[in-house]
Order: sequence, then C-alpha cells, then structure tokens
Amino acid sequence: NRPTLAVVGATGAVGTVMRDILSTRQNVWGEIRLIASARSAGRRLTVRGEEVEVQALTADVFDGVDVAMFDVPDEVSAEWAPVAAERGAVVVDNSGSFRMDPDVPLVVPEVNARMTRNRPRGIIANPNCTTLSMIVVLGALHAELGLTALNASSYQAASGAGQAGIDTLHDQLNKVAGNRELGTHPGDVRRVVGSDLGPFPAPLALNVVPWAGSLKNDGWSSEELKIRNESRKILDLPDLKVSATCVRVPVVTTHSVAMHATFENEVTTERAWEILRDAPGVVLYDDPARGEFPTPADVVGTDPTWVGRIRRSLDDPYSLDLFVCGDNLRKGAALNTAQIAELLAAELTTA
Ligand code: 2RA
Repeated sequence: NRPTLAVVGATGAVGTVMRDILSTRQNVWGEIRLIASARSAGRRLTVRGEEVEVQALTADVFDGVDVAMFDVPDEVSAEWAPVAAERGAVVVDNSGSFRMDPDVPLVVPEVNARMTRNRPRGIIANPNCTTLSMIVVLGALHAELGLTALNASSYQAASGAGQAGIDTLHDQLNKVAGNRELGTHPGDVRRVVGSDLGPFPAPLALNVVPWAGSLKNDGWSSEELKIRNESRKILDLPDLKVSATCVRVPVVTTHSVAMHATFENEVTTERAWEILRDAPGVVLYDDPARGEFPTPADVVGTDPTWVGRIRRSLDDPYSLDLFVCGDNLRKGAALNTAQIAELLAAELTTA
C-alpha cells in the first residue's frame, strides 16, 4: 500500500504549486491530506483531480501520516515539524528553521540524495529557493572539477516574498504603466508608487533593490548568508569561500544568479558544456550568437535549472563565469520538496 502524505501550508503560493506538482508527477501516494491554518480549514482544494477538504493544523492530523511536506513560516515549522515527527511522519521542511541543524540533512536530490536516509530527528530540510536556483548546476560542476570559491549575484523574483510580493509588484506596475517620464528623475518612481512597498524596502517596479531577507552581522543579508551556509552544507565543503549579493528584481517568478566559480582544476567552456549537457535537472541553453541564454520569461513554470553565458574567466583559467535561472516556486521550493518526498515514498513503499 502507498504511503500517506500531508501537505502543510497547502493554501500558500508554494503550497499551490505543491498541489500542481502532486497532480502532474507520477502518483506514488495513497491518501493526501491538505493542512493549513484554522482560518483556511473547511476550504475544498483540488489535488490529483479530486476535491480535498483542508484540515486545520493540529497534532492529531499527523496520525497515520508517513511523509509531511511543510511550507509554512519558520516559527510555525519550528513548533510543528517536531510534533509531526513525533507522530511518526518524516517531515520535509521548506522553512529556514532546521537547515543548519547538524541533525537535519539539507537535501537536493540531484546533488546529495544519499543524505536523505540520515535523519535522526525525522526531519529533512529543503534549501532556500535562491540556493536551489543555482546549486544543481554548481553541484554538477563541483563533482567533476572541485569547487573552491564562489561569487554569486542573485536577481530574485517578487514571488520569493510570497503572494504579498507578487501583489505588490503588480500594484506598482499598474501605477507606473504608460508614464514614460518615470525613471528619469531622482525619486520620481518612488513618488508614483507611494508608501505601500509591501514586503520590499524600496520600490520594485522600474527598479532593482539590493536587499532580500533580514539584516545580519556586518551588513550581510540573511539571503546572502543562506547562499554561503547552505552551499557549504549541501556540497560538504565547510571551508568553501562564498561571497553573495542578493538583489530583488521586477520579475514575478524565477530567480536568476550570475556566478563566478573557481575550481581546483583548470576549466574550459567546452568541458563545462560537456558536464552540464548531461547533468540531471539541468537545461544547457548557451548560444549568445543566436540570442540563446536563460531568462525568467522562458524558464518560469519549468522544472529544470537553465544555464548559459558560460565562459572561462579572462584572467583565471581555474574560474568560470555563468548565468542560471530557476523557477523559485517549483525547483526553488515545491518541486525539490516533492522530489525528496518521493525518495521517502520509495523507501517506505519497499520497506
Ligand atoms: C526570497 N529566497 O526570495 C527568499 C525566500 N523565498 O524572498
């Protein structure tokens, strides 16, 4: 018999994509329970073509659940993931609560699937969407070339900040639409957009905002530290040199990352193409002469990580410069969580 799955956070931006993914990928589940806050309980949502009633998040709802996919705020996961694990579920958590816990594996199936079985707390963590938008490509290159340092600049979509981010961007675009004078004088966009900046610290329409997440030590943002700390853990490179700058851009969904990656071995563009052409979960799209390189407009809604603009650094034969795009709601969150859950389903079904 097939394992029982719970989707916790079923009504959010990522939860909605989780239901889409569960309805389109090969079905490996028995019962699927949809769980959300008490205010959403009773709503009927569709998954696998069937209407399912949303249940409120309580301890009892995890009785009989084999795998629980969580996409809820950090503090909700911190409280409820251990409860679900205590009731016998293996939790795949998409929040930041457990990612750096030494007893919780941080898993990207294409890179370190083996870590899924090593889960002393019954919790497996899903990386941050920005890390997930680049790590499948980086992991494939590291496996062959030995990564030693990474500089990354992200171009992050509004939906990384949830439905509020999407709504704020669209509201601001409506305000600036058609006004060709805007973006030509200091503060002109800010005046038209007004004070409702939503989850962003500055106007996003017709702008870029060099900030994502919260302020940490020495001026670094939480997003930038996540790229550094999560890449080190996933690749098992505790001394990897990482410097990241995370920027919010007026894109609805799909994160992009420009990377400068340095390796133990000399690299060539051709060798990088050879590695990435066949890498699982990667689309190589790299022919600038024909205008072929990844852009969010082409990548959104797809599962792979798209990579292009690959070139050997002009001043360092051990380094590559490259550009990747990944849908931050799919591989960046819901898909990776579902892939980990499928690994667990295979383990539990054969057990
Ligand atoms: C963001 N990566 O884009 C963070 C959380 N999803 O806001």
